[in-house]
Amino acid sequence: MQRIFSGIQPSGIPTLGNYLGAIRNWVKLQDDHECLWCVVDLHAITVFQDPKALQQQSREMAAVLLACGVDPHNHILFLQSNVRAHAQLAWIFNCVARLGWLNRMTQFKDKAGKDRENASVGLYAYPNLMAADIHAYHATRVPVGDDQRQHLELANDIAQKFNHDYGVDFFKNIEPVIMGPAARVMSLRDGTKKMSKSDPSDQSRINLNDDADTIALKIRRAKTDPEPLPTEAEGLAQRPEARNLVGIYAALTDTDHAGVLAEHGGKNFGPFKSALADLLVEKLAPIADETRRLLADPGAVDAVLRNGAERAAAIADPIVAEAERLVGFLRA
Ligand code: AQP
Repeated sequence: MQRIFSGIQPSGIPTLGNYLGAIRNWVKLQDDHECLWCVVDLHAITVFQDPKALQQQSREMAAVLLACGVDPHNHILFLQSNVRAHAQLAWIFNCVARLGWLNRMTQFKDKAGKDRENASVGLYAYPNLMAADIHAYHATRVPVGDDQRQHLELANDIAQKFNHDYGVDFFKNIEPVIMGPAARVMSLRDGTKKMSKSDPSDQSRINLNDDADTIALKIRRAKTDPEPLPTEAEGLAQRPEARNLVGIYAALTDTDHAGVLAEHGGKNFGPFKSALADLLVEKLAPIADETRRLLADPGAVDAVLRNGAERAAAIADPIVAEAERLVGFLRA
């Protein structure tokens, strides 16, 4: 069975983008893979997080994942900072990766924006830590949103250079698993920008704990254009907001753009938005309810995470110890 690793940052309440681009796929992959699901708090602090809020968000993220169907018994769910191997291997990879490689990462450019000089070194080195997350487990498949493709290519470059420099065949090649028509869910306020949990505007996203009224209001207010929906998928090409809403509908009903337009093409946005809001409420309300139920017993959520961290460390520690030996660290 192939081993899968994937992570999600506890940098806020998970969004519909995280759900459709990642979490929902994680649950499907559990059927035929050995999975490690990680709440990546080391990644989250690459941008300042209030310490109290971070603790709470980490637990909430774990609860949402459990509510979505992540299975912590047959697979492993844990917090990144609770397994030291991630940071240990990341340091080695900081010394393998080249500045030129990191300079090409578009996510850093997007996140650092114009104020690049003021971004943390951690934000810049983020892809090296992500490579360590995966290689510390010899995982070979990584389900991610479309936006993470470039980071996975870098993780492979790091593995190849490590293997080449130390004359070994130790770290494995990894492949992205990108699934479904809504691989990239866009902001409800700007169809050219990714939906993000840390976007300053709450109206830009659907949070997985939004109630029915909030979901309906956000969809009603979602930016669109004055034209009715096209009847053919090609008609979405220059219409990012329409394309985004159709993509969300398609993902929620397991169809594609053409399938949605066969039903809703030619209609105005009013009725389409109301059908989309109903669909979202139907799919997301049970997740919000179950999350609330789990968070009523925070100790139980923490126990799941502790158990996960022990089992994760049992896999990663020997792999990272071997990487340290290959590098030449003396175990004195
Ligand atoms: N809008 C999105 N559409 C599809 N997939 C998405 N993912 C995130 N946003 C979208 C996928 O969710 C997984 C976890 O992401 P993350 O939390 O580790 O980091 P992120 O990609 O930076 O997500 P956010 O929501 O934008 O977080 P912030 O605002 O903190 O930066 C990944 O697989 C990602 O592709």
